[in-house]
Amino acid sequence: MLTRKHGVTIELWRGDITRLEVDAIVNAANNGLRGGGGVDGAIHRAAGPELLQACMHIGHCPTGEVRLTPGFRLPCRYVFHTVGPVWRGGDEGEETLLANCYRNCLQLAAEHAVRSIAFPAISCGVYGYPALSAMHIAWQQISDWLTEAPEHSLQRIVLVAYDDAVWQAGCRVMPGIS
Ligand code: AR6
Repeated sequence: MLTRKHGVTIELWRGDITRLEVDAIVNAANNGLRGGGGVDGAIHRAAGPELLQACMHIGHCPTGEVRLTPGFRLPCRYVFHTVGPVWRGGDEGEETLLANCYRNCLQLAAEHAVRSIAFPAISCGVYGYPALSAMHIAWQQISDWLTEAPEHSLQRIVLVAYDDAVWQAGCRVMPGIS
C-alpha cells in the first residue's frame, strides 16, 4: 500500500523489516543499545554479532535520539538505532519523544544521503504505545518533515507493520493510501 508526498513514496508494508532492501532501517532500541527482544532482537540476529559490538562501542542513546551503525550482514547499509518512549499514560512527554525519534531519523537520513528508509512501529511493542496514536505521530512527522526539509535525498519511506494493530492503525492514518 502506498501514497506519495512531495515526490516521495510512502509505503505501509507488512512483514519483517530485516528483509527489506533499503539504504537504512530503523531499530526500536533501548537506552543502553544492548539488544533485546522484538524488532531489536530480529535486527541483531540478522546483522550478526558485529552489530552488538558496534552498539557497545557507542554505549548509550537518550530517548528520542538516534545513533548510526553499519548494517553488517543485513541488506541495508545503515541501522539507525532510536529509542522510543515507554508509554506511561500520555502525560509524561511521550508524544514529543516519539515525534523526536521520527524527525531525528529523517534528519540523519538526509545527512547520509539515504534514499530509502524503513521504520518499525517505534514503542508499539514492549514499550506499550497505542498503535493508532503512534501511527498518527509517525505520519504527521514524516509529512511535516517532507514539507519543511529544504533539500534531501529521500525517495522512499517504508512504515513497517508487523502486527495487526499497527497495520490497521496505518491504514486508518495514512491518507489516500491505495
Ligand atoms: N520487523 C518489523 N517490526 C517488528 C519486528 C520485525 N522483525 N518484530 C517486531 N516488530 P518492540 P518497542 C514490531 O517491542 O515497543 C526491545 O527489547 C512489533 O510488532 O520491538 O519500541 C528493545 O531492546 C511492534 O509493532 O519495540 C527495547 O528494550 C514494533 O515492532 C524495547 O524492546 C515495536 O515493538 C523497545 O520496545
